[in-house]
Amino acid sequence: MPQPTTHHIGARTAYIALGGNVTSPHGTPTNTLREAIKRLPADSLTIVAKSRYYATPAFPTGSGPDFVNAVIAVETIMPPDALLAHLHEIERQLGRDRRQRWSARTLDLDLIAYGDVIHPDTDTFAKWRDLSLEEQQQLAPDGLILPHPRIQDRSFVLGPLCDVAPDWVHPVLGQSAAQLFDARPAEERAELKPLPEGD
Ligand code: PH2
Ligand code: MG
Ligand code: MG
Repeated sequence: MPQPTTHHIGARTAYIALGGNVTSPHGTPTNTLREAIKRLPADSLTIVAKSRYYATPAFPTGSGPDFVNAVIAVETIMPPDALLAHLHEIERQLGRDRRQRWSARTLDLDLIAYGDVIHPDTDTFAKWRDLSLEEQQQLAPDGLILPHPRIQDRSFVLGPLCDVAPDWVHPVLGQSAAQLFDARPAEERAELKPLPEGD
């Protein structure tokens, strides 16, 4: 019997963190994030879940205006590198200037996880996970690392990730998004302010 054809044979669920803290030609950070989400779908990519939008203080403290952060889940057959290139193209379209690391930005789209893929390998992940804050601010990896090495440190990623996938298990750390979020200091978690719908 012929098998039904599915467009998404081999599709994976990937998680994308969105952030912005300065206005773009599309308006407020929330509007810019909304516009980015509109531009994401493609033949090979479907959005399956969206978190709320959150106002979050810039990290490190005092480094700039508050951010708006969100996370979306997508189902895609794009390999991670192609997905990352797609994200960079949307950042470019929406006015992101990538010349300075950790500067204020209209739009940051980070591929934080791709199913349970570890890339390029566990040792490389561990090396980047263990950098000091000073090193984090100076060094940028030249290739994609999966999961994103800072997920477990950032309530502004874990909070919205819990809206879309509280049970996603980190393939190296072996803890779910909900467990990782619960492990953050209460004061840090309390800094996340869900924005009212439509904001
Ligand atoms: N992104 C950064 C640096 N600091 N702080 C917040 N609150 N949200 C972010 O998305 C963010 C940040 C680098 O990408
Ligand atoms: Mg980022
Ligand atoms: Mg980025």
